[in-house]
Amino acid sequence: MLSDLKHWVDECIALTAPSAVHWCDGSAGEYAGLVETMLKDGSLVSLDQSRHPGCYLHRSDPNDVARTEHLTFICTTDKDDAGPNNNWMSPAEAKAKVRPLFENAMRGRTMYVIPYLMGPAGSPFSKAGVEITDSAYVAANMHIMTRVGQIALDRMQETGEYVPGLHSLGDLSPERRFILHFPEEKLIWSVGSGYGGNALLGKKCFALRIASHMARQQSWMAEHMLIIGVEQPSGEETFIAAAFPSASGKTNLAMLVSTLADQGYRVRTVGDDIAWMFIDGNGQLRAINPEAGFFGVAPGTSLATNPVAMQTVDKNTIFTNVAMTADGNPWWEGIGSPPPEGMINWRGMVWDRTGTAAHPNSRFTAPARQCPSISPRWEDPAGVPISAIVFGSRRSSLIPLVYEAFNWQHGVFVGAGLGSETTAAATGAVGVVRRDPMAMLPFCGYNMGDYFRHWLDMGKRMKNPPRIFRVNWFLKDNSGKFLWPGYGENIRVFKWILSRLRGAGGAEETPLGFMPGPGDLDVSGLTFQQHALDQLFHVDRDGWQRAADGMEQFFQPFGERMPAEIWLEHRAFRSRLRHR
Ligand code: OXD
Ligand code: MN
Repeated sequence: MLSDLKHWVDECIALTAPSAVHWCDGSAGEYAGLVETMLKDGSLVSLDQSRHPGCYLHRSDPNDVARTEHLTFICTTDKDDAGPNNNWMSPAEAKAKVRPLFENAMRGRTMYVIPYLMGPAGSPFSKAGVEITDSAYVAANMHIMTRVGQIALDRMQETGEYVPGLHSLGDLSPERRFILHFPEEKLIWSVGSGYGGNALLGKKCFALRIASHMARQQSWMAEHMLIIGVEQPSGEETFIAAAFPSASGKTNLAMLVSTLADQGYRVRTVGDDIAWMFIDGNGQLRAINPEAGFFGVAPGTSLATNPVAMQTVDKNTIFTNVAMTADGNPWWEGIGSPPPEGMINWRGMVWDRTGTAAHPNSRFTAPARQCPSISPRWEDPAGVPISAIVFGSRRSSLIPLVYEAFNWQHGVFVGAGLGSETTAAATGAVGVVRRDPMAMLPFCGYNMGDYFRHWLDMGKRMKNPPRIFRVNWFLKDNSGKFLWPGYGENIRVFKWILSRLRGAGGAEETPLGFMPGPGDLDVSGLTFQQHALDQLFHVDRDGWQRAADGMEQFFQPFGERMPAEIWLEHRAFRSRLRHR
């Protein structure tokens, strides 16, 4: 296996012609060296080391600040295997088109060869990858986001398997930017971007797009989901996985500080972005977090909204595209303090108060192990047992605060019909509703019709499939104000979910699913007008018929690949809206 790796690396050297090659060992000394190199060449700025030890700021090229979905391709032999949900090129066409962009691309640069493991040490579910990159910034981020070095080489030896990924900054021009996935050979090529999801190949490219393809073949699931443990008064911990589109509060939810802590409800973090889930010998679904760090959205993160994240990013963190105060501290919109004089904006210029000081998709990369709410089980090699799956998204109207699907098949339909308002995490318009099934539209590495089939099949293989819920923290009233306080108060929704899992929680049957009836959701201590509560649980039948039209339009192009069960659920839903 390692000779195979050496062979691939040699090929990449011949193609890209780096001036030096560095094999990463994942050590602290190596990380310090990467930082030093970047401080010297100016690609990293040191922040106030007394206030933020080990923290640095990187400013990306202004054309390279978010995932670029229109330049992201799934390259399968048969176009139908990529499906209408993906951009497609044939593997031969893609390689012919993009190979020239790699030719001599690393001339004058150092090539970093990064063997990395996705998942905890010793877990049978963890998988190895190797990223080749000419970016020291990418190498340093991979140190935080994955487990780099011998641990990965050992895994490759054991399993004879790894996912190779070749990355080059190229010339950073969007005209010459491509993020290519070859699921049939489990290969990734990315050129022309240094931005997180495009360049840290372990994350979206491997752990979601390639892994989702592997998961279907091998009967497991790779999902865009956070994982939390919710402790209840008995002390028992229930693990929940939750899918939300990018920049919709996943990291906040994963680090929720419960306002019902005095009742014994608390949340612990297992992961904030990706869940790999497997069925164990007893038919129980279990999840691991394949990542070792958080690549979180900075704007809106404050001591009020996410104090745990604020503590997590106090040290050993790489900030990207945030603003910097005159005394060298990171700053972003929504940090909870007014912008001081003399601020440097995300582009490195004195901020004249036009536009935002931090980029709306500015990020922090921080080690998970230093997160105060990290679960003692976050690196459990056996994973954690998942009792509920939650689908959420950013919707200012229509979607009630919470409801529960009738059963697994109905829950798959609820996930398949998920729509969300777009955010700054990807380039393109912000705030437009688009269908984003299971929050996986940008990340499913194959035809989504087959993906829904895979979900349905997985449900049949489990003894007690997790119960499925839909939540929406983002409903607004007519004056544009949020109806639900969100953040730490979301624990109230989880309290109801836990009571449903125990068979104790009250609910009413509605055309959408089971919803808390009057008195079923604990809103004690919150000042709520009755009409606000009514709006949080309102079922707008006409609005939902229109949403069902939108789902139909989305499902139609999948043709024969769309499972009959999803259409059946769609018809049943329409009929419930008319009759019940
Ligand atoms: C992310 C994303 O970076 O979803 O996690 O875009
Ligand atoms: Mn994400």
